[in-house]
Amino acid sequence: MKFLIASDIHGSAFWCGKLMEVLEQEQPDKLILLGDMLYHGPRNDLPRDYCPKQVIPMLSAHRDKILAVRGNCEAEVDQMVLPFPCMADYALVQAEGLTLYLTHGHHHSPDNLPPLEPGSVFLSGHTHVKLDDVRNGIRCLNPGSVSIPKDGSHSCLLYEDGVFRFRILEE
Ligand SMILES: [Mn+2]
Repeated sequence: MKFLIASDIHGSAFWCGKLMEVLEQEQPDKLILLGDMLYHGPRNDLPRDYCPKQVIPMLSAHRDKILAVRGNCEAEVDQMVLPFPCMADYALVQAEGLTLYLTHGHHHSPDNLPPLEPGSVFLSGHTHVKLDDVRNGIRCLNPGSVSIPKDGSHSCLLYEDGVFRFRILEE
């Protein structure tokens, strides 16, 4: 299985376009979105080419491949304009015997893990900072932010056959 994992697009048409280029190149089985897809949110500056109305069709084109969870910037109106479910607090994925727990990260987080068996993988966004760390036997990964990174590089994460690697999005 191959997954493209991304978070915190925050309505940036420019950076969502860069993510779509990676999707095109990598042809994953699933596009996993960890929340904060359309709205920039009151705590963030506007990202480059902020235009949720352009991001909607870019994501919608891949509705059959998308597995999304709700970020703290998602509201009911976001679900009204997106043709795939985006309001779940978390999702579980099993791949190659690995359990992946997907959530945005504003409730459960690497510092406040849900009950998971050792060897599971906890995937979250929210901080806009890439993370690959093991906590209490749980591998914690954060793809960073597609559009508003707080660690200097726009990024996403690729999973293929048990292996994760970060992918930096270039201007
Ligand atoms: Mn965010």
